[in-house]
Amino acid sequence: MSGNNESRLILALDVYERERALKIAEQTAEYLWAIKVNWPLIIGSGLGIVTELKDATGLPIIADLKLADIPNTNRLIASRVFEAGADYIIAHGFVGSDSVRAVMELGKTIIVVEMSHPGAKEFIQPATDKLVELANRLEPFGVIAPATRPERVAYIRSRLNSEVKILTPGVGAQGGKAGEVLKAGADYIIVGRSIYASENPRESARRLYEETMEV
Ligand code: O7M
Repeated sequence: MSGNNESRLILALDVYERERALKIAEQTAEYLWAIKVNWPLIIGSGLGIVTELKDATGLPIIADLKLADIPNTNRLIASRVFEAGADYIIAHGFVGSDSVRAVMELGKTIIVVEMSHPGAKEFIQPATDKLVELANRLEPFGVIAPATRPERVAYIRSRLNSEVKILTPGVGAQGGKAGEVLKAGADYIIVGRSIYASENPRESARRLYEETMEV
């Protein structure tokens, strides 16, 4: 089953088990733009799951490692993950431009400029303006911003270069609403539990997809 280029829906596939991951990916692929793989799945199933998901769905794979290390270590990690077939890697910007550049030199990169949980207000939100400036200077594929705070997405959109995409986690389980955050300026929504932990992941993905198409 191949994916959907028009879709603005990214599945956060935060399960441990390889078989469950592959099954959910195949059931939902038709409605997705990409699949995001985070530490739970890599720890549970190994890095090879990246290639397996690509082969099974034909979708782009986003490796959400939230890299936050010195340039050399970021480079060591990112090179293996891109080699495994990841199309995008997510990196933290707060460690500085040299660390982010080390990832960008190897492949398409997404920078975290604000997060969706309540604790994001403590340290990350006060640094958002600077992180957006960093993104404007480096021009990565995209940035991560919180679907739980559509007004912040609108603010970030107003300051960010128009070619840089905004990807927003926090729809569903964390309280964000797809329609609101897309209207605020998000290009993509990232959804995990509302799809993979639902009784019928395919139907949940279809409903979210329809919602994004209405905006
Ligand atoms: O829909 P959920 O809440 O089950 O999952 C959301 C996913 O997005 C999950 O993989 C989180 O790790 C991720 N995420 C956030 O929830 N908030 C953030 O601020 C950032 C991310 C993320 O994807 O960062 C790149």
